[in-house]
Amino acid sequence: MADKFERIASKLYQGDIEAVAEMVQDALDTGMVPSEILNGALLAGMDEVGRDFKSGVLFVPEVMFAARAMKAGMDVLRPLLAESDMASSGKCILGTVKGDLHDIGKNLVTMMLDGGGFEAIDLGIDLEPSAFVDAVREHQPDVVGMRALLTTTMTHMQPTIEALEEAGLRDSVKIMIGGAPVTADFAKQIGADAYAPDAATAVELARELTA
Ligand code: B12
Repeated sequence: MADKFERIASKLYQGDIEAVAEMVQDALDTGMVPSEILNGALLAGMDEVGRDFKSGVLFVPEVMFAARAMKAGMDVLRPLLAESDMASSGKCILGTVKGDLHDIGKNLVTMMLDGGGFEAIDLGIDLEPSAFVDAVREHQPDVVGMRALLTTTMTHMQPTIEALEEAGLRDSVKIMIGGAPVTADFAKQIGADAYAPDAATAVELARELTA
């Protein structure tokens, strides 16, 4: 079994979308348990991708392919995991703040969170504070992820947090922020709960925040 899981994890690492979907189906056909395939093969593979991305062994395109392979494996498992009522790690909503159209990093973080066992909902780009407020009401997430890539748009993060406070929703969520101009000090200054410099750290932080 361990051998089979390692082979799936390795195909995931290589970003081989078709092989991962086929091998996960094959593992199910031979009677393996969905949650064991998820933890032993897919999440294990994705953890390795996260580690190597952080240490500079892998780059954005490779991570995107691995995340897509993860998604292909998850698509096969998801209906069965839902049947067995396996809880997800938590729910995250993510969006790029008002005035900012950059979305590549956010997409990557969303995919990595999805791959890390979270239900990750991508709200899109150029979001008014009220869009975050509405999304928190609608989805009731555990974590709100905000991202800005411009020094001119990072200033919209604090008003977004204030809008959540005014709506009485601030204490129901953890807020993590990211994007090139943002720092841990800035996160503290605006009242966010955490800052992550990259997608792998974002997944680790989301796990800590929802533990
Ligand atoms: C691609 C790009 C664009 C594309 C965006 C396409 C798209 N669909 O996203 C286009 C061409 C549209 C664009 C437009 C502009 N851009 Co631009 N762009 C870039 C560029 C080259 C790459 C950004 C990127 O995708 N990086 C790759 C991703 C993976 O990295 P990342 O975003 O940092 O994400 C990682 C982390 O930050 C973290 N993370 C990301 N999101 C989140 C979220 C959470 C919650 C967490 C925890 C972590 C996290 O994890 C990610 C993965 O590890 C950068 C330069 C650079 N090298 O960064 C300039 C850059 C960001 N752009 C810049 C500028 C100035 C602009 C424009 C104003 C240009 C213009 N004059 O029109 C416009 C602004 C448009 C707007 N209103 O948003 C400047 C910003 C300068 C500044 N200090 O503000 C940069 C730095 C270029 C430069 N050196 O001048 N841009």
